[in-house]
Amino acid sequence: MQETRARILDALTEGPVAGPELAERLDVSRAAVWKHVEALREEGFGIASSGEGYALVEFPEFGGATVEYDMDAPFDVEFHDSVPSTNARARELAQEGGDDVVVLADEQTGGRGRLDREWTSPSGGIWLSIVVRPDVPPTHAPAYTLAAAVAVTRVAREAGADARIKWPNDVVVSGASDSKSAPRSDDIERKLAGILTEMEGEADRVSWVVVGVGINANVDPDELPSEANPATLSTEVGYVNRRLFTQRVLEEFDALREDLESVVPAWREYATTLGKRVRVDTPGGEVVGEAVDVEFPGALVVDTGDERVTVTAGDCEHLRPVER
Ligand code: BT5
Repeated sequence: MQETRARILDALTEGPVAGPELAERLDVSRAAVWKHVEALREEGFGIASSGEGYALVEFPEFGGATVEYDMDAPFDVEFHDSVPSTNARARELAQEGGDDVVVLADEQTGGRGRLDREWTSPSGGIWLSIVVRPDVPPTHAPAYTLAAAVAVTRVAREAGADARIKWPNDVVVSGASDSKSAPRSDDIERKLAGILTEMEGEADRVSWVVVGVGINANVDPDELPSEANPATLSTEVGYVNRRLFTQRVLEEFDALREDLESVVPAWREYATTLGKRVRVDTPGGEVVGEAVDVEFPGALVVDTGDERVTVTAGDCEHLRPVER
């Protein structure tokens, strides 16, 4: 966020400050103060003016400046009320050389999942894509998917949801929404968030990675595809403050990408897949067995009974345990 604007917000959160005093403190002209205050108001910051001066009375619930302000992570945030796909926009920025940039939207009209599947993204969600340019080989890119899954899971748990991770890229909650009337409800996993990582690189080095994260935050469940068993934060834990939620996800992601070795142990802690019987559809065919581990940078190890197979990509289905 523009530095003078951040300093104005810092000053105004402490209470009313008169324009001339603000100008003096920040060493800018009174006209400049007025211009910055107007710009902040346009971004949705509630700045009241009274005889005592300006005071910050309200943060915008969502937006670029409001997420950037007071966030402990170095990302610039480009916000859109509506955009076809934040990943598509992030790829453009990546190709132009963008680094540590986040594209954030309230609504996507052409959101995409893996394998070009549709990702339904109505207004009220948190749809974001992070552009990073890490100095790692392309084979490490899956670690960023896992890092994003860990980040979202941690923050969803902070908000009170019993979130877990289903390999490789789903953040899920267990149980039917009306668990009293639905027997075996613990078997049902509903998807709260999905992650789509895209990258470009050469043989030994990544050029950029775009980590796309879709979180069903304050979304009306009726607007989501019911056959996909979706979950939303607003129905799990109540309405969430998207500004704070997004900041926390970006902060956690930032800490994890700086310490990639910590990603897999954290992932294991939240995994719902480990210990389960799974069927994984991989590009090389179907693998069925018990999911026994995840290895850096994100491969699933499946014990088929005959051998241990390491799967690096695919769709994973959790199966009922075999009756003994
Ligand atoms: C994913 O794909 O889970 C990755 C989703 C990534 C979305 C983010 S939003 C920000 C960024 N911009 C984009 O355009 N994309 C990223 P996959 O594992 O292939 O799951 C896709 C499947 O999930 C679909 O085929 C549906 O069955 C289901 N689905 C679609 N929308 C959903 C939603 N909002 N909530 C839960 N499930 C959904």
